[in-house]
Amino acid sequence: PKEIFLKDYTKPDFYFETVDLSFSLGEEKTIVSSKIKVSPRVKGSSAALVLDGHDLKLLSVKVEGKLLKEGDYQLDYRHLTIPSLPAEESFVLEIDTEIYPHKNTSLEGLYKSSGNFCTQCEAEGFRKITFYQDRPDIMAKYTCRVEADKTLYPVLLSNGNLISQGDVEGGRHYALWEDPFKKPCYLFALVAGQLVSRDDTFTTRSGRQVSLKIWTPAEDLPKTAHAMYSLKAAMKWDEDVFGLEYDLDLFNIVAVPDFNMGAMENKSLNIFNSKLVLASPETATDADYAAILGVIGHEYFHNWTGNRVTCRDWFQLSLKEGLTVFRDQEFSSDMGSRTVKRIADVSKLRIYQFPQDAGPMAHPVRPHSYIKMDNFYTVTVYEKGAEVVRMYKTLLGTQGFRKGIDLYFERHDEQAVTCEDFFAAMRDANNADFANFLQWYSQAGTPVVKVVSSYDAEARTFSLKFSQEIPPTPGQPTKEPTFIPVVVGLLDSSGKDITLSSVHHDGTVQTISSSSTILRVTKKEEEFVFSDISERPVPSLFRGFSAPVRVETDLSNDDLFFLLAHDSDEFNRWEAGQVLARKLMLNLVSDFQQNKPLALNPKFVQGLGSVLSDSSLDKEFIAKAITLPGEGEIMDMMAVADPDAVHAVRKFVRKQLASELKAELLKIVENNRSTEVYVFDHPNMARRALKNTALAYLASLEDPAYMELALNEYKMATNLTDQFAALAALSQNPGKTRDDILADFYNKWQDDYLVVNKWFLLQSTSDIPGNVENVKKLLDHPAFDLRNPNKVYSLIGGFCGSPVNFHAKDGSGYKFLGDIVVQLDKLNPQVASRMVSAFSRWKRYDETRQGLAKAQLEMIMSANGLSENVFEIASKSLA
Ligand code: HT7
Ligand code: ZN
Repeated sequence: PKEIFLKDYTKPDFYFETVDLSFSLGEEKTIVSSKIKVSPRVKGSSAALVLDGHDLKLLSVKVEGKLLKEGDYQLDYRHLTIPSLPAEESFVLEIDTEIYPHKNTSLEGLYKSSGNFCTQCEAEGFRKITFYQDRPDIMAKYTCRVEADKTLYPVLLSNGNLISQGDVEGGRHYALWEDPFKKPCYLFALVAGQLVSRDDTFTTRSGRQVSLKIWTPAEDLPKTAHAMYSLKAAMKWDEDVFGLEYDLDLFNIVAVPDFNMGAMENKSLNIFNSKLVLASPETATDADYAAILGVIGHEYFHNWTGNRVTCRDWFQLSLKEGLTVFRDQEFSSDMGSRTVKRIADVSKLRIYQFPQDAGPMAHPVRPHSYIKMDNFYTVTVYEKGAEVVRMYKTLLGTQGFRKGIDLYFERHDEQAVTCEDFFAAMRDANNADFANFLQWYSQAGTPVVKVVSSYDAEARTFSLKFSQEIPPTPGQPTKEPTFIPVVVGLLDSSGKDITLSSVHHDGTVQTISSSSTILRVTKKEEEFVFSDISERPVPSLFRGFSAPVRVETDLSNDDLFFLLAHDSDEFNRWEAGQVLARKLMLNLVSDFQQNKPLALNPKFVQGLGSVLSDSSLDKEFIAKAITLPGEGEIMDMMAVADPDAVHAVRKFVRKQLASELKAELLKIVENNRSTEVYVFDHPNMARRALKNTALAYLASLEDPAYMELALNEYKMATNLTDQFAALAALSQNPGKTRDDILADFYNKWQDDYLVVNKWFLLQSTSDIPGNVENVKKLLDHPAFDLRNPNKVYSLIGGFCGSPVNFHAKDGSGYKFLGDIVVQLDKLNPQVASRMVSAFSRWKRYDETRQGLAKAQLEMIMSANGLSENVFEIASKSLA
């Protein structure tokens, strides 16, 4: 396989001005005709036109109406090359191809899902539809004619506006669509099938009426109300916060059950994984409702950040994804609780992105190279990319950031641009000095920032000394310092913020008069000294997680308990609890490994106990604050990860907390039951989150009284959030109750594939010993299907996310995954390569586990016909 490098980027030799596509959809084959107006970038150039194509049968090629003979072009593995072209002026190129959507299990290009036709072109799926310059800097205006059997496919959709439709002989019909905006081919979309729509309208702030349609099979239509609510909320929010108005008169969303990712922002025809559209109180949890809100927002926001302004090349992916994730995070914050959303986003970064940044697949927010672009739709590009965007906002403030965004659109509307262009817009709109900020785009690895504090009572000064170190990553043995914004506040002994007056740094004095300030750390080592500080303060550092770094401080446990109790920055209150929990759990892991008896620090119990009973706090915040760091986070801190010890310790701490706080936990369950109809709003979600977290703690005690309590909650539940939480609480403990309740749940929900996926996930992630055998059995369950990505993510992905069983010392978990990856790769390489990623950190474990995991990676590498997707992940993991 060939590696592609950012440094090799060159402009295309030919541009495409207009593209007229015509699809004749059929059961056995589909004929795709394209007519493209091509113009050379340099008039008179002798360059050949090289088109990408994959799994296509070429029927004919014409240039200016003249049919080319076989010798007039070359057709090789994945390219069609036309050497002699009328390069003085623009010319018309016509290509007919034949494709086989019903055989397409890769779910990229044109494929069938539940009998309907749909497309997925990002990143490089358009080349599976027709020969094309499949790269995002080719932006053209499209029309698309879709023709199909009228009974089987009554609905025919594509991008833009519907121009005409009508019947065609042989029981067929057609629709002609025209998109007035230039777009790259990855935003092309087509849907044909038996679908019905929920219809609504949105009036833009300039008074245009936009027709909104959400398409699903008829039986799912009642479950689209929340998606429609989310879409309208997103449209309004983007106008209010960014002044961005929707630019067409129609916005379609189609829900399909077979989809590799969450959703796709095709121009005016978003295609969604149905789990991110369909929801009802009985069949979706609060987490599903929140995810739908966020993803509907995300795809809608792409209309400006991604579609109107797109990426020059795929290395710039974070230009649109980091920015759009940032925008969807802000949207969800404004619709719910800002602190809770920030905690959730930071947790996601720590649990998934930090490990990626420390492993063999570590790459910068803007990668330098790839073999298969699909492998770079990563938490680094998305979530770390969003943190990079957030740092601009932290540095510039809300208004300055908005000025930067406005300038970005003023400069680049309908262009394909780079991360530097975004940076330049932010800088120029604000006359800002961003020092070495661009390093965030080019260096992989999570910076480690050490902070040492000292108080001088005589001088009344408080000093913070920072040092930063970015660990080596593949291909980047040494790193330069980067620009780290540190938002800081200082607490006095009563727990109040001190009003800061001035800070000395590098020979300059900055006057401040607020309770927190931003320190601009740009060097390897740097000191900041606050003056006029009358007592030793407790510093609250990196408020709101102001930079995506690992922080090591000299704060004592007492300081951390103090911050947990008093910090005015709620995020840092949560953070203090997490730091304490991580330290404490790590010490217990060491005790466990030395066979010492385990004992929980009573101050920790007390600290969490007071959070638990603080009625002034948001209930969801409390739920987050009493949730322990995940096993992965603790393993991440160890020289050699020990899944068994970490699992045992986390279980011990949970049980101990449950036992010490059971009276308070029980009160919480009793006082927070759902009494009325399901409402999706923050107070109700927060109440359910707290009640269900408390219930899970109590059920972990395995006390029959609490099992009875959970069983009762299960039976009485009036919505899936409560019912599923009770099921999860009960299924922590192996035995007959667990088996019966799981069977009961399946019987109840067997006809709803999205709920059944949750049932798979609950079982696959279970820590009950030897769970691999249960998961293997579930592979043969009639509801399981290896061709459906959601089912694979639930059953196989879920299993790999459960450390004790996946990393079972006998290698059974590794063998299970190895065999599946080889099988899956033949059907869907994108999904297979996501699964193989579970092996990527094999070197973090002990020798026995290393040997077993490596053997599986080698077995995968030797498989016949291995995809480039899996090859890239497996080979980089082994390197
Ligand atoms: N921009 C979309 C990316 C996407 C994708 C990428 C590779 C393979 C399949 C895919 N489906 C969707 C999703 C988004 O970030 O909005
Ligand atoms: Zn996106």
